[in-house]
Amino acid sequence: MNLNALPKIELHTHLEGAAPPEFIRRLAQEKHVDLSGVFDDEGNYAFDNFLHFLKVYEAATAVLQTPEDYHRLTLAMLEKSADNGVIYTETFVSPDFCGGGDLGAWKEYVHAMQDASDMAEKTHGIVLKGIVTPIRHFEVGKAKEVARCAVETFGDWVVGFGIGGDEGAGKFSDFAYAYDMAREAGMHLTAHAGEFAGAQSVRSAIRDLGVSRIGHGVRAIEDMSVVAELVERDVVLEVCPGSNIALGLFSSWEEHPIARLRDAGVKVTVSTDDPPFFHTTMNDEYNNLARAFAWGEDVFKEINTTAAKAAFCNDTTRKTLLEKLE
Ligand code: MCF
Ligand code: ZN
Repeated sequence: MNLNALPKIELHTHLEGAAPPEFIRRLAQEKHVDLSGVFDDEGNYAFDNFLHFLKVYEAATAVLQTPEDYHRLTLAMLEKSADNGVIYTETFVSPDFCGGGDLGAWKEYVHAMQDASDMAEKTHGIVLKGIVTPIRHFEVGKAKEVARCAVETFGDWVVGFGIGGDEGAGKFSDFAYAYDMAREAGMHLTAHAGEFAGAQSVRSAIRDLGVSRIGHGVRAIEDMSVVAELVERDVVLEVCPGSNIALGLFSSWEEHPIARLRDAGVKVTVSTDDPPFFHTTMNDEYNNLARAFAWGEDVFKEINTTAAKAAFCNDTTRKTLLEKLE
């Protein structure tokens, strides 16, 4: 069984989180930015826990300062994803990082990321769409500005809205207004939940934000009534097992709840989150899952079909994806 050759659909990546350490170091050198504390002796990203990861992520990615930097990063990310058989991917990006919340600047970043996506589609046949991301641990007021940026750029490339960051900060109900803005504009909705916060955070994302997908969501397994709610409401999980293991949520692939969630009828998909941070790739994710749960090609085909159906792209793209998976 050669899972590497399988066409794959990945719904959960972060653009900055796809930057290899060498990419960040080169930019830091060019811009004379001091990155002490970001890397270990071997030159890998170094962090001990979830909150430390968020700090290192933000310190490292502070060297990305222009639309041109994001253009280069988008091309690098898509080349690597295409090498892993990925034919379609969605990525979290934030006006808080791209242009500091300024709408005019944000539009330039979107233009750069869209241009790089078009180039990669021509050269590598891979499609990328963007999910605009309010940051949970930034001021709640900023989320409305982010929603305004999202709505203003919603279209062919920007397709969704989805909060990320520290699950310990701010209640979801505080972000309901920003989500309403995005929903009323017709955007697709997701939210990081059920990763560092427990099962109730998954329930809150469904009820308070009205999302159709959840980033992670794996801790729903701690409350079977939340699992039942996921099934009943047809909510799709963007599961990132390698990320969860690297951040210490589960101690091994065998202990990861993805298979139990799937067995309970939850729609699961598989993604990498931030590959160089977590030392993973889509091929690694698939091979580890196949080994841990004796999953065959049929299971991965089912997962990719679920992902194509839950993708935030338009129906023409979806139809093409479903044909490619056949
Ligand atoms: O999914 C992982 C872990 N859980 C929560 N947030 C993030 C993950 N990777 C990146 N993030 C955050 C990151 O800290 O998302 C934001 C940053 O605040 C970037 S998305 C534009
Ligand atoms: Zn994530």
